[in-house]
Amino acid sequence: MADRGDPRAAARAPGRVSGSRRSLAGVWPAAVAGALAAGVAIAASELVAGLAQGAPSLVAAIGSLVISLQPPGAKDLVVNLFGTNDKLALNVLVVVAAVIVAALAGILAARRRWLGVVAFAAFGLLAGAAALRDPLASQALAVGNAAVAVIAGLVALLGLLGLASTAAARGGTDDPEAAFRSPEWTRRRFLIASAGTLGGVIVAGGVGRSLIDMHHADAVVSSSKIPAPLLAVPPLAVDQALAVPGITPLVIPNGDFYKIDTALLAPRVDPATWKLDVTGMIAHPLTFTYDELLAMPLYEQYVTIACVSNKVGDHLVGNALWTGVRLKDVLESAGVQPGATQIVGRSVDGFTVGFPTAWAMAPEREPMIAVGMNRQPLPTNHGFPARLIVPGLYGYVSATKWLSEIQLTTREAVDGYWVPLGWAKDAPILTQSRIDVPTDGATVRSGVVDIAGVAWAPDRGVTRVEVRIDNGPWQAARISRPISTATWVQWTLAWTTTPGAHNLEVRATDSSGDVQTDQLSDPAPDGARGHHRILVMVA
Ligand SMILES: Nc1nc2c(c(=O)[nH]1)N[C@H]1C(S)=C(S)[C@@H](COP(=O)(O)O)O[C@H]1N2
Ligand SMILES: [Mo]
Repeated sequence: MADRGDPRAAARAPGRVSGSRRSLAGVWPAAVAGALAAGVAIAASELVAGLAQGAPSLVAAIGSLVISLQPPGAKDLVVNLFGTNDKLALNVLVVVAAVIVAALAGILAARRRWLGVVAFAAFGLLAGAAALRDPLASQALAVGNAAVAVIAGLVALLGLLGLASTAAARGGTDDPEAAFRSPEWTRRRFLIASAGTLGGVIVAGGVGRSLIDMHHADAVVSSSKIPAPLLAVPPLAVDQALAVPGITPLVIPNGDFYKIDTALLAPRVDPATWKLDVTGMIAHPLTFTYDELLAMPLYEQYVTIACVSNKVGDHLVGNALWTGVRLKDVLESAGVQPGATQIVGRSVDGFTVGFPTAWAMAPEREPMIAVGMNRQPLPTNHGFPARLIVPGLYGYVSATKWLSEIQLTTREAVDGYWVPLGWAKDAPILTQSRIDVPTDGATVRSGVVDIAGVAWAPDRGVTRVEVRIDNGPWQAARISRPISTATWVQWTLAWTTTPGAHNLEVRATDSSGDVQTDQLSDPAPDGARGHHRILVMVA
């Protein structure tokens, strides 16, 4: 065993050493070749998607397919899915799954090359089929990109397997001379080729992804400008906002506004070719181009929208100044038939919402086809070129982004996207309130401390906010003068502290006198209930 460190000894020795190396040489390089080939296929397709307008990302297409395969009732699985992190996780999952399957395919292909060809062709068919489902992608480019991926992957697979099998064959020889001459070198060639491939995958994939992200970035489409509304709202008065450091602003800037949707990549809609159709149970079907929509009398209003997935105390809620066309005006010119009890909003990517016609037509609220957000054209992430904003309803039943169709139908005929997945069909926003300052777990100085936050009950309006400390008596907080019943309010209470740990709790009351319940419920199926409570330390 004195010669253990000598590679020549290892190569020469019969039995265990060379045997284990041989099986190692058989399985691992083949698996590595397969995994790298998957990387090449994916990187090539991401690069094509990044470079060619209308070429779909295969990773995103397969991710969307996975999303669309959610079983009915998978509501717990999908609570808060579609936050940015979950989308990243889904992309990573798709890539990791592809790499693992391809590693196995590599092992099979080491024995029989045609098995590798079959595996990569199957991947190409799956990815191509998934990409063809994307209504925004060019069909030819979807198929073409899948073909590019398969060919690039196979070239890498067969090339690397060729190197790996030379290495294995030479490594397995009993001829000491040949073994001394070759295995280290061929192994090294395989390793160099693998490392080079990996480097290429990282660069090509990285460039492709960055280009894709750039194309779908939350940019305001530069050519579009929204005209000033005929009816502009006055600027907010001084007493409409509270000046407590750290409090959530009354109006959330576009870049900070929460974003929730099922789109793995925000649809990039061309306003020059986009159309909005009004269809179904109406007297006169209507179609609007973007310019036609902008030429109509525009209206603006503050509306607080909220996501049904928002947990008590969380931030999937926001208030913005929306500019748009009155939905009622559009429906009146379309002539809604009496039996049309539901309005369905459909997006360019096939997402749907549904809400009662009666809710939209009620005199006390003004649903709109919004084209502007805080006096900017809608950002891509928030639905450019147009979206629905319906005061008082959770986003998943009302706030269709990238709107393409408004269909009048019956309540029974259509379920919106989330309804078969276990979420309520009727979904008014529940009364909620949140403590923003101090933050949960914070240590505050002794003395008088401002407790502050926001409370919402669109579109009933918040009339009262109360705070209690350590389950003591409820104390009325000061609230900002409401902008409208459709918007949230800020609230604050000056608290004279005592040392130690304290529980802070908030509740709101809406204009009908209903006090926010303290009975906790999950977000599914119709929104989270319960009071926001936090714990703070007074130093
Ligand atoms: N096209 C489309 N519109 C959509 C969604 C979607 O997945 N696709 N999600 C809805 C949900 S669940 C919510 S809460 C709101 C969020 O709007 P925001 O991202 O502008 O905040 O958009 C709604 N509109
Ligand atoms: Mo939502």
